Amino acid sequence: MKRFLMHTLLPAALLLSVGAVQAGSHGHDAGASHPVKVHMPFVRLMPPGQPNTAAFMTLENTGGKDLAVVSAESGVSRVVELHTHTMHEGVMRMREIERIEVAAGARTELKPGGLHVMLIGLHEPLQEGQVVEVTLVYDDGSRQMIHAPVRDPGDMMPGQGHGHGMNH
Ligand SMILES: [Cu+2]
Repeated sequence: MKRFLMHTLLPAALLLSVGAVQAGSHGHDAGASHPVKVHMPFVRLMPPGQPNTAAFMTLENTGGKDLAVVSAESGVSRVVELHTHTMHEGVMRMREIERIEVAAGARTELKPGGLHVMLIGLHEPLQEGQVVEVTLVYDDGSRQMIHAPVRDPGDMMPGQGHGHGMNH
């Protein structure tokens, strides 16, 4: 009986360790337990031929330590940058920034006209409803994968930014 147990437990243990490595390398576990919760992520649908777009979301730091996003990665575009908008002589302009702060207990909104994750040089045109994977890299070295559906900004009504009633 003892011998039988040894043989059945060993493959199970191997299976578990392989599973853990795979989950870690894809960042799914890290995302689920990350102190920053991501609300309402989306990527803006652009007209055909537009090579660039942006990802938006609300970041909520539920932990006790200030964090900042210091870079982002995605397979859909050649370059991924952190951007903000600034007003210059009455004209709205985008510029790259080093970090997006998410203070402990606070929310940081990435939204049209403000902070965003810029996707530059799309490899293929994005389709509405397609889910784009974006990985956020924080200043503590943690990585968090976001699944952001592509949405037409025209579908977004004022006030839809709150709640989670996105069933259609
Ligand atoms: Cu931008």
